[in-house]
Amino acid sequence: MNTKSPSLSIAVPTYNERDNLRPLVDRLWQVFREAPPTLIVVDDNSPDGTADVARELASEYPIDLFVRTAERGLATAIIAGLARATTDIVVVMDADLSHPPEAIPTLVEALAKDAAVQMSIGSRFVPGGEVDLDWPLHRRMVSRVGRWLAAPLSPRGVRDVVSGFFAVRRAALRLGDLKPIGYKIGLELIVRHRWTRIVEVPIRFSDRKAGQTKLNFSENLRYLRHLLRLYGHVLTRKASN
Ligand SMILES: Nc1nc2c(ncn2[C@@H]2O[C@H](COP(=O)(O)OP(=O)(O)O)[C@@H](O)[C@H]2O)c(=O)[nH]1
Ligand SMILES: [Mg+2]
Repeated sequence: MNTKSPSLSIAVPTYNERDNLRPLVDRLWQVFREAPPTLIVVDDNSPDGTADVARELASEYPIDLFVRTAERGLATAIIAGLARATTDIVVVMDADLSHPPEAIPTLVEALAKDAAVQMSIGSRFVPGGEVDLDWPLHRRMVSRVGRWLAAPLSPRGVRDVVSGFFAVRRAALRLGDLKPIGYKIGLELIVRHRWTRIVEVPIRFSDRKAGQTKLNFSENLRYLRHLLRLYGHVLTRKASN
């Protein structure tokens, strides 16, 4: 491994993101002009033809398309993307441009410059971070409660533990130890790997421009189940220490 410039790929889960893939690829070209990192697109057989768009784009950008037909779900899609990666560092981000591709070099740099750092997070809630959303009050409340419930599971000082935008070292992943459900795969990675050295990079989180959110009521319930599992895991781990 070249410690100066680690190799990089980007895992992106997609479900009905047909209109977002091209803008994402265009922005990645702007950021990585010479050596664009492979975009690992894990699509759950989206009915809107996202996979066809990814196939078209693959003639102009390095794309590794993985279409799952037997399974659906964000967390397992991300795990599948991480498992497919062959690079030193893998960035995970949403396809809907809520996560700015321009922040990827800073996320990668945070890992590359300090071997002790286990994960870098694109964070909405550190100084300089912003949320540019026109969410209705109830969605803002759900999001706030969701973060509050996860706070005791967060390493000290980490503000955006539920962010879906982060970078990890592939060699540090123990994917077999994960029991992913729901949306918050970053939290799953942190808790199961016992990661504590985490750097947050401020990002501006913007609302999606095209398509619709897949977050719904049953996804929120799944998040509660996920939290219960993680609390159970941490408590049994403490008891057996
Ligand atoms: N492969 C896959 N991707 C998903 C699934 N659900 C959501 N996604 C993707 O995960 C990312 C975040 O989803 P989104 O609906 O924007 O959630 P929100 O940002 O919390 O509103 C987007 O890139 C979605 O296309 C799923 O079941 N399978
Ligand atoms: Mg989104």
